[in-house]
Amino acid sequence: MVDIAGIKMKNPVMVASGTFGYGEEYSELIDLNKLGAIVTKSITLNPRPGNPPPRICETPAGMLNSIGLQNDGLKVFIEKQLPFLSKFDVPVIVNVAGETIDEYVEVSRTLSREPMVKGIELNISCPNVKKGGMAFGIDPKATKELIEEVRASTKLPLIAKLSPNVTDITVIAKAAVSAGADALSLINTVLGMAIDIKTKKPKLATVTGGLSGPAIKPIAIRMVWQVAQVVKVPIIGIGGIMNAEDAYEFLLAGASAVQIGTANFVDVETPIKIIEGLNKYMAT
Ligand code: RRO
Repeated sequence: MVDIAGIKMKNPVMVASGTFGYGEEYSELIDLNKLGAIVTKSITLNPRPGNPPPRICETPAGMLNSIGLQNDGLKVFIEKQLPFLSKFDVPVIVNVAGETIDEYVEVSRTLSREPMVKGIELNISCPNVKKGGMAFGIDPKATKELIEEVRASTKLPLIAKLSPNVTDITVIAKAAVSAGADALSLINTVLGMAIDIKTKKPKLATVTGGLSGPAIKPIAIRMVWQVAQVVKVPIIGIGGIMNAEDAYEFLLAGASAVQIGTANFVDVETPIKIIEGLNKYMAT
């Protein structure tokens, strides 16, 4: 049993926001009950269509995305997506995003009334939207202000998801914890860009996007290690984890749990394989 800020999990392996939808498609392919926790795709107060295509492209050791926070909004989440997830014996952590502090507060407060929601992951690190998102996570004052306001609106465990697109992630980590975050998850995607040399055009419609996958693992390991030196709250490590060895590396760097993201697109069984593979390392 793993306990992250009061969220009780069978193992330390979660699926990362935005790579697992709301579980429905994956439920036909893997046993969701085996997962440590499910983190949903980001929820905003109102539905969002997301960015225009193309909004995904492959890169040598990962992928770029610019989805732009596409989701059906809080109402559909509570009426359709959450009831589906309630059928499983796995903690649901809802990733919450917004354009304003008031939006984060309203979504978080409403989710607190749902017994199936076991925690909130505050997305202050989406690199692909013009308003809100990463803007909150690259400035310590904005991080603190947002988390303080959300903290006052909910008793649910709050996990702040940090952006790697900063000079010193420890400054943001400390601001998040001082404002009341119970845990930190890191890292979200690294801002990147790719150009098609045949068309001479950017490969993403929004030009820049978030880089994920094995390419970012050493950056993530470094940041988890740096943050672990300065905060006492649990850290959830994310970034290019493809197998149990990668996951164990994050635990050695100071993480208490991990999230699997891009690897879900390569092999849907990755989280299950990592859960089984980690047992060997945890026993030593
Ligand atoms: O939807 C996205 O474009 C997106 C989000 Br919200 C995020 O947090 N991280 C990311 O890489 N893409």
